[in-house]
This record gives sequence, C-alpha cells and structure tokens, in this order.
Amino acid sequence: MRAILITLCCLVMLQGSAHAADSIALKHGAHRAGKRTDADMQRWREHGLGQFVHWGVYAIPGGHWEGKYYPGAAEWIRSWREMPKKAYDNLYKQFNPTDFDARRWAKQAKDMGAKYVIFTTKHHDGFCLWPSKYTKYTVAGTPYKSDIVGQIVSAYTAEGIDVHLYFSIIDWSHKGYRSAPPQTPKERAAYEEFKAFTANQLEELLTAYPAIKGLWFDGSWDKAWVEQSPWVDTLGMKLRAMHPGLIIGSRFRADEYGKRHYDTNGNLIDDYDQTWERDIPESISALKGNDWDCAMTIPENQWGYHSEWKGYVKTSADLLEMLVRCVAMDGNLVVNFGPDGRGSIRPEEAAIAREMGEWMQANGEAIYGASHAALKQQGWGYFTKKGDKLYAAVFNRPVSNLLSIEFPRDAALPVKAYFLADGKPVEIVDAGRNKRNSRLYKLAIPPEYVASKPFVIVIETLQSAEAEEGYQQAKT
Ligand code: JFZ
Repeated sequence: MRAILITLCCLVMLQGSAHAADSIALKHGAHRAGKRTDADMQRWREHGLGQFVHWGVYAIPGGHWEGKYYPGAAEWIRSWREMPKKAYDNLYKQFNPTDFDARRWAKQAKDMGAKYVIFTTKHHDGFCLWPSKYTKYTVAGTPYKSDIVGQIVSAYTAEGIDVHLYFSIIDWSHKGYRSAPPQTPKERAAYEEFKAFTANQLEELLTAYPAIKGLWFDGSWDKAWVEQSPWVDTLGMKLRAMHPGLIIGSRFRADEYGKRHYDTNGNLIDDYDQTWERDIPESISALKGNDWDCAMTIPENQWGYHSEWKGYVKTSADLLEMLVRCVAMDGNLVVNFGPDGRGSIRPEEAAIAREMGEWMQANGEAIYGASHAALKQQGWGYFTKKGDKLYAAVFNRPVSNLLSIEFPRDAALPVKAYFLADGKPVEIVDAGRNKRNSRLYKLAIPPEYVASKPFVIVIETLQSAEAEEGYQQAKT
C-alpha cells in the first residue's frame, strides 16, 4: 500500500511545469524560470529611478478630521474610527483639484530623472480616478469630472516616462468585496460579482490606456483573494494576452497553496519581486537573481497627502543613497509623491525632485542601464557597472581621501579613473595584493576637491593581459 502511495505521489510530482528535480508540480506557480528576457522588461530594468504617485479623495482631509490628527498613513483615514465612513464616502463631492496639471507633474518627474511612474488608479477606498463604467464612484461623479488617469498617461508618455498603473484589489466601495473568504451561498455570489467587477475594470484600463507598460497590484493579501488563485492566474494570462509586454509584479496572485510572491518551489511569481517596500535588501543574494523594485516614501509611512508629516523626513541625499544601493543590487527605486487635494505637489516633495534631478543630471550615467558589479562592498559607498566602466558612488568620503578598491584576481583591472561630473582625473594607486591574490588599489581623491553632495568616480577597466600593459603604460 505504502509503495503504491509513494509511486502515485511521484507520478503526480512529475506532472506539470516543475522547474527543478526537487520541486513539486504547480499549475499556478511561476510560469517561467529566471528573468524575462524581452525588450519591454529590459527597458524596465534599465529605468533605475521611478516616481510613485498616490492620489485620491484622501488627499482632501490630508490626515485630519474635525481638528484631530490621524497618525496612520493618510490614504487609510477611512479606516480610522474618528472619521465617520459616511463623511469619507461623500468626500468625492468636493473633489475639484483645480491646480492639477498633468503636464507640470510629468515635467517635474522628468527633471527629477524618473523613467517610469506608478499612478494610483484606485486605492483601497475604491474611488476611481478614471471614469470607469462599472461603478459610479469615480472622478466622473465629482465636480472635476474629467478623466485624470487619461491625462496622466498622455502627459507622462509625452515626456518619455513609462506609465504603470497601481490598482488595489481591496475595494471598500464594492458590496461584494470582502477580506475573509465568503462562507454562505449569498456571500459567495456577491464575491463572484466582485471578481467580475475587478476583471472588468482591469480590462477597461488596458483598453482605455494602451500606452501603459504595466500594472502594479496592491491589497492582494486578503484570504478571499488568495483562495481564488487559479482564477487570478487565468485573469493574469488574459491581461497579458490583451497587452503584449505587460509587466506585473509579484503582488498580484498566490499559487494554489496560498504562497505569495515566491511559489511553493521558491520561484518568483510573475515579473519582479515586489516585496521590497520601504525596505532594501542587505545583499543581492536575497533577490535570488530576480528583478525587483523598492517603493519608498519620503516621510516614514505616508503615501497619500498628509498635511503634517511627523518623524524623520528623508533628504534627497538619503534617497540618492537608496537609489544607488538599489541599482548596485540590480533593482529600481520608486520615490512616492502625495499631491494635495487641489492637485499641487507639496514644496518638500518639489525640493526633493529638484535636488535629485540635479544630481541625476550629472551622475545619471552611473544609474540608467547600470547594474551590479561583483566587487567587494566598501565602506565609502557603492559600485555599479555598465560595459567596461565601473562607477564608484561615494557617500562617505574617507578622511584619508583614499578609496580602497579590491579586484578579484581574474577581473578586468582599472586603467583610468575620473570624476563623472566634470571628467577631472583621479589617480589610481597600486596597493599590491592580498593573500587571496586580489588586486588592491586606492583611488586618490585630490584633497582640494570640494563636494557638498555624493559624487561618482568612473573607473575604466581592461581585461587582465591588456590591463597589465595598459596600467604599466598609464604609469609612465
Ligand atoms: C500598501 C497600501 O496599503 C498603502 O496604502 C500603500 O498604497 C502601499 C504602497 O501599499 O501598503 C503596504 C503593502 C505591502 C507592504 C507594506 C505596506 N509590505 O509588503 O511590506
């Protein structure tokens, strides 16, 4: 009996699209082993920097209700017991952002150096910033009336910025929506309606805005949604068939065992790892070779507009360091903006955009299309690489002005170094070998070099034999 069972188990395990010998057959796990190799995904991978925009009716109260301060994330204020649901659900009647100018936002994002934007079409409250025909709770029913998603898609696309649409699976406005799995036949029927509604809205978005590049899902952790994994998988395939090249992160669906992001066999579900939110991995090994991005807030945990930020607010230097860290581990950083109820970007965010943009203008070469460099991490900063160039982004300038670098013995060796911003040369000092026979060098920053911001040194490399010669020549 036991032998029969084991044989049966083995047969079951051999079926399906298992990737490795020790993996189990999954119908709704990862559908691909390794990274996507197509041009659309390659383009996404090279973005480096993105902008996130959280906008909706929550921007009107801006984290306050009747004089009281809401300490949570502003876009969650509806769930606060101090704010009556009814009051929240009527906010749309006041939604009239007369300052909104999609072209101004897009220009600002472009000047910041963002290559893609993720824009909230619908957050957990269910309010739609496009005139969806499947609900009345949309921008069309507000005094503003006009389609906001449409304006965003055209303005950003015109600036050469790729648009990805944020879509919340959680929808507090739909009567069939629920977080826990439906139990009674009535609940099940209502949930089926919610599923159909969700699918309709997603198809509607892809049809109305064919220029978009991807969908950024959120709120898919609900047990009710996780339980629907085979259906969600089929929906995903339909969306991909409708929109070739579509990019979807790992926060859309679970496998049939309820595993999210990484399936039961440990393979990434869909196109990139979406678990890095307000968090950056310690080392590239945590990514297991997958694409990823990090969505980051400027204050601690505020996505929608909160008129009063409390706690530590990140500076442009903090965000630039995060950006370089992400790119050094083959990821993108997406910086969040929360415009106010009138459609204005707050001054603190405008300043961040400007400062990051100035830095990107001078140093973007070390970011766009750059990737992980397999060199030992150093305390002064981070390495990225592109072709035969290495970029040393310096965030902690040593008092000695000497930057240690270490090259594995068979790596291409450094032959020339200079500041990315102005091309001024940087001396490469040969510091011998360590006991592993790695080649050690020091980059000598001229003591008179003044930098009020992080800076980048380009290191040109040549493969060993050539390098040996080049280096000897460079010394003469
Ligand atoms: C979600 C939303 O609830 C929030 O309002 C915002 O839109 C953000 C981008 O996404 O919040 C999350 C989702 C996932 C994690 C943390 C906050 N997470 O995986 O750590």
